[in-house]
Amino acid sequence: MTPFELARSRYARYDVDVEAVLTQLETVAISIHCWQGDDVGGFERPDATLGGGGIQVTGNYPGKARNIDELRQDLEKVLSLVGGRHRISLHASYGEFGSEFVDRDQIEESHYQGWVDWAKKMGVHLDFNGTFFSHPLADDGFTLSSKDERVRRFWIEHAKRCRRIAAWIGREQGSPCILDTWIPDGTKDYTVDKFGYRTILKESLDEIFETEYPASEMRDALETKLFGIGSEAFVVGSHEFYMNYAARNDKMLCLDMGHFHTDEDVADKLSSILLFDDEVLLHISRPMRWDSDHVVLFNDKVKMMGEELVRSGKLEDVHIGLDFFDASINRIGAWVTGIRSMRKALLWALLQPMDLLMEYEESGNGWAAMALAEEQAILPFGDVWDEYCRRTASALEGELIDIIGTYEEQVLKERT
Ligand code: RNT
Ligand code: ZN
Repeated sequence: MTPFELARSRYARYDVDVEAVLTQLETVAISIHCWQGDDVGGFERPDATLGGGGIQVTGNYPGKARNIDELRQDLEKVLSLVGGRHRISLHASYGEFGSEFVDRDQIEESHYQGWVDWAKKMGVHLDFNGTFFSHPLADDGFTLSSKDERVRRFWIEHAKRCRRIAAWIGREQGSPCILDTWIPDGTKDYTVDKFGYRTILKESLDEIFETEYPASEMRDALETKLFGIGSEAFVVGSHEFYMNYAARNDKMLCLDMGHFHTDEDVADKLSSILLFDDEVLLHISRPMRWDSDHVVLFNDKVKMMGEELVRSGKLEDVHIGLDFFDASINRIGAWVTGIRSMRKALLWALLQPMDLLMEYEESGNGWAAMALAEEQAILPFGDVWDEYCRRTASALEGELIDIIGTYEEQVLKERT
């Protein structure tokens, strides 16, 4: 017997059908964020860097993608190392604007044609994000909730165009494009008019959503946040704000794992939200002491997220997106580890003997459920994961350091 066959028979003792799990795992889509490859710089101008807006990227590891061709080359490498279905989540600032400068209120479908063509070639679908940061009109910390009408109108136009472009992408690819809207609006300290700013944000959103697009083309998600760097005291688009807005206006929430108190259990929120909402977008991230966007690892929090996704029976209604960016380590490696960690968490959860766990819990034997979970934790999970990697023709765990090291030598080091 091979290690995998042995593992399969061990899981079978708990009535877990490993073959069915592997088949299901392959069909779950993970939306890969484009912005890990260039430190959230985007390609509006040469040397664009992430600026302001409560998010930060630190580090200066060599090899950052300097243009869209390099970013696509890196993404192709990444896709070759991760098995299963994937989507690519684009930020508006990653359009192909040629030599002229195209401001955010001027973006058009044509600027993303190259991505749509590339995605077709790669067999992936695209998601989209408005870019409300790294811009002079976001420098004072307000966009859609700005009291400066000229600033507010600029960002409303950006948001409307993002929705139109997302719908177009959805039509082009024959799969709904999920549009995430996150704005950095907030203040560093003492704030008097919280009600006023939130009133303005609500009015802006009402106007942005006046145009309806079919759900088959695009769907809107609103990303909540507790605080950011420079917005420690007050974030206009808080969790409560968007929870209510989404519920009343039939929009989707985006839960970013870094946007809550660090000891809050984000996975626990899923069953409450999915009970009332048809779908939800996740930004899988790893906060370290704050919303630090560290690379996702196969840790307890991510496992718990996987478990809630599976146990709620709503895996198909959840859009799994990633959101991390580390410029201090090999960026391709960071991407690959983060993506694979999320996939592992899904496998981890799918391999659990749900019926038996439920039986113990419902019969009042909480300890037995706990003991069974402990037993599961030492089953040969790694042999099943390796088999998944083999079947999806992606790299085995033990091959990654060499493969990515070679890519670094041959490709990344040439970029100076
Ligand atoms: C910021 C949000 C947002 C961004 C991306 C780049 O706090 O998490 O999702 O990380 O749009
Ligand atoms: Zn996010």
